[in-house]
Amino acid sequence: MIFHIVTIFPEFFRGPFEHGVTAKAKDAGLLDIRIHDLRDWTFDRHRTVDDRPFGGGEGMVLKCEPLFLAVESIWPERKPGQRAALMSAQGRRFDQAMARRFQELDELLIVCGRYEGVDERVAEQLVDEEVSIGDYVLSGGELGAAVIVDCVARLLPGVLGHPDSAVNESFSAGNRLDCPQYTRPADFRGWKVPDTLLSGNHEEIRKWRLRTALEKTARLRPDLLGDPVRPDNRKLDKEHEQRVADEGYREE
Ligand code: 9D3
Repeated sequence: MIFHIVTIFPEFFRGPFEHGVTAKAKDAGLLDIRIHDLRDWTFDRHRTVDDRPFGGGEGMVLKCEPLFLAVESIWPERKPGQRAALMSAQGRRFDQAMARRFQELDELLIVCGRYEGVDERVAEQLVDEEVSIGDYVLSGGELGAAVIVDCVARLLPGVLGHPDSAVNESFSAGNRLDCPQYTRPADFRGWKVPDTLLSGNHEEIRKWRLRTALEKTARLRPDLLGDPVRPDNRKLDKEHEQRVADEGYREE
C-alpha cells in the first residue's frame, strides 16, 4: 500500500515511521510512505501556502492552489483504489472501522491541515473525506496522519507476526476493552497476579478474562457498552466549569 502525505512540515515524518511495525512493513515492501512538501507547489518568492480568512478573523487559512496542484500532480488521474483524506478538526472521527476500510486501498493520500484551517474548497472539491482523530484541539494534521498510517499499516496482510492477531482484536475493538494482562514476577512489591491466571485452568482463565474485560469497560468506557455518557468525564467537566466560574479560567 502507498501512503502519500502532503504537509508543510515534511521533517516531522523523519522519526515516526522508522521504528517498529511501519519500519518492518516498509523494509518488507508491503508499505511505501511518500512525504510531499506542500511548498514544492508554490511559485512566489516566499513560497506562500496560507492567507488571511475572507470575512475577517484570527489566524491564517491554507490556500487552495498549492493543495490542488500537489494532489493533481501526485495523481494526474484518479483510479478506483485511490482515496484522499483531509486531516482536520472538523472531520469524521477516525476509528478501527475506518482503518479497516483504508486498509483495502492501493493508495491513501493524506492532506495535513494547519493554521486556523483549510480553504473549504479542499474538503468539498479535492478530497474524498475529512478526518479527525478525536475531540481535542491539535495544532495541525501531522500527528493525525501518523496515527492513521500506524493504525492502517499494522492491518496490512503480512505485517504482523501472527496472521490472526489483527483479526482477533478487530472483533473485540469497538465492543469492549482488552482484559488486564500480567507477566513475571507473580508478586511485585506485594501486588500479586490474580490466582486464576496462575492456576493453569484454561476454562477458569477464559471466564476471568471475559469478566474483568467487561468490568474494566464498564468502569472506563461505559459508552462502549451502550451508555452514551461517561460518568467520570461528566464529573470532571463539572469541576472544570466550577474553576471557570471561580477564577475566570479560559482555555488558550
Ligand atoms: C482553536 C481553533 N479552532 C477554532 C477556531 C479551529 C481549529 C483549527 C485548526 C482547530 C484545530 C486546528 C488544527 N487541527 C487539525 O488540523 C487537526 C485535528 C485536530 O485539531 N483534532 C483532532 N484531529 C485533527 S486532524 C487535524
